[in-house]
Amino acid sequence: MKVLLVSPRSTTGGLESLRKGNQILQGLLYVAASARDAGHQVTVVIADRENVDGFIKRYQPDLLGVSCVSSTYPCMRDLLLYVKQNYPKLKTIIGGHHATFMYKEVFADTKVDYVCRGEGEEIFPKLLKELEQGNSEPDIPGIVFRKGGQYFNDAEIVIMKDIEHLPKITKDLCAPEFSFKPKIVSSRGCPYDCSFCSISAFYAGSYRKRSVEAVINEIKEYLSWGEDSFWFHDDNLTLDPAWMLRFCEAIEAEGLKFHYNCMSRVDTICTNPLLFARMAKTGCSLVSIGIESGIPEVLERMHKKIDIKQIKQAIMIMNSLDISHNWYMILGSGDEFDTPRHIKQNIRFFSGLPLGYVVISILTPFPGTELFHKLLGENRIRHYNWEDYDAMHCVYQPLGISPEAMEKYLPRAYLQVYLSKGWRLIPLFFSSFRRKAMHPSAIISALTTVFQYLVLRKNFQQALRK
Ligand code: B12
Ligand code: SF4
Repeated sequence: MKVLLVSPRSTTGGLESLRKGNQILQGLLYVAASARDAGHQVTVVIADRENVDGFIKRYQPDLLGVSCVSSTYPCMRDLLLYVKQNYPKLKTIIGGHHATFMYKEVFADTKVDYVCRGEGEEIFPKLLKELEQGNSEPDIPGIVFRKGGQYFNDAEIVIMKDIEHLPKITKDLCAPEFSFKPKIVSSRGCPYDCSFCSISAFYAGSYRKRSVEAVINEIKEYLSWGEDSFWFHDDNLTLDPAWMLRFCEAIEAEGLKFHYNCMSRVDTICTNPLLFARMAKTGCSLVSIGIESGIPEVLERMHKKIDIKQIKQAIMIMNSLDISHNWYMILGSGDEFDTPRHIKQNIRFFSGLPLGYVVISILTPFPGTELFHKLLGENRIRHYNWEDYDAMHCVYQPLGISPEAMEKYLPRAYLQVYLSKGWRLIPLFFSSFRRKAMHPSAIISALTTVFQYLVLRKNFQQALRK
């Protein structure tokens, strides 16, 4: 079959690598590779409703598939509606976290034929096979379709037993005008259950890891493409410290030279400082870590399972290593700690810490999360304008402050936290350029946003998006 897969050409761009809307989503590349391995003709593009015609005419697909997160769902919803209107015979499918959790709404909104509820690598090729044989209502758990107001195959989110043999992603999966930097996935899932994160719900709290050999072989392949810097898309690369140590040993034993970025946790850093020193030696250039809040009660409500002492210790350890570090902060708690006093207390806490980079978000109830269900139950979700589910807008009704006032704290928090570093910002930038942890364009983008906000008096959220 001929398959066209679309990654959203999103209007939510902004801070380059942090909020990029013009990268091909990694999940879609895996789905494409699995369909190719099953003998189908697949092409991946970045598109929206404005330019999808050209790709449909060029590739004449039998099936069109799309992927998105909540903030890029409107872009894909408009595209799917357009396709149904103009190419009524072309079958369509959507996957990703948003569609998985909101499948009933997605069917109603988009007139899509199928929703993939869970991981696509095994079940998507099964659908293609059935369609090829003329069966458009196949019994494949996870490939949900709607008939006579009823949903089929939607009983659970389907995930694979093991991820050791993920299909091989190659550049020729994309249309010639698109490209991507290879990303590595050495594990999927996370056993923690932070209230604002949809990962534990999507993977049902499971955690699957590939072997060190499989990951090293994949990296060698990408090195042969001429790449020397990789981003691990694992939700927490260091969750299994013994695996991580074996990985570092393998890099050294094979004499491989490359840079890598990953995500970790405060508690893992505290209990494994030597591991992080070893990671620095083997090319780890940037670690991103969630602190989220400096208010102990909020950390507890979020089930973050870290405390203030650990946060301070982890920062000390990271500062002693030759690795850049990026910390996440959340404005808002979803409960009684949403008052100006607590928000200021949180900003003061982050300003007082010797942190590296800090990425600040407004608490957002993403579908599937505990937070989403709590706020929904309390009738405090303000709207479903999904493009605003970008962690820069306050889409819920806080208890002790207005949503507009909460949004105004975002630029204030950024300015206060970064200005508190003073002259130390300069060595921070230079060390991360040297380690290839940050591209200068990200800093230029950040400075442009600040200029637009402070001098041109633009709305901060708009300035960040553009
Ligand atoms: C890496 C990452 C990013 C990268 C993406 C880079 C890239 N090229 O992919 C960057 C930094 C750009 C990013 C940005 C954002 N991200 Co992000 N990100 C992730 C992360 C950690 C990994 C993504 C990944 O590769 N997963 C592995 C792949 C294999 O899984 P997958 O995408 O789910 O795909 C599988 C299935 O869903 C399914 N599938 C998916 N699409 C399709 C399509 C079809 C046709 C089929 C059949 C199947 C299918 O099959 C795939 C293979 O198994 C996830 C967490 C996670 N574990 O997924 C968060 C996550 C996706 N991000 C999230 C968010 C919120 C964001 C931002 C809004 C954050 C922000 N404040 O800016 C932005 C949005 C950017 C945008 N415009 O799209 C949320 C999404 C929640 C939601 N409902 O929206 C997640 C789930 C994290 C969380 N804490 O909950 N992100
Ligand atoms: S925020 Fe991080 S630690 Fe918490 S559940 Fe999500 S991936 Fe796991």
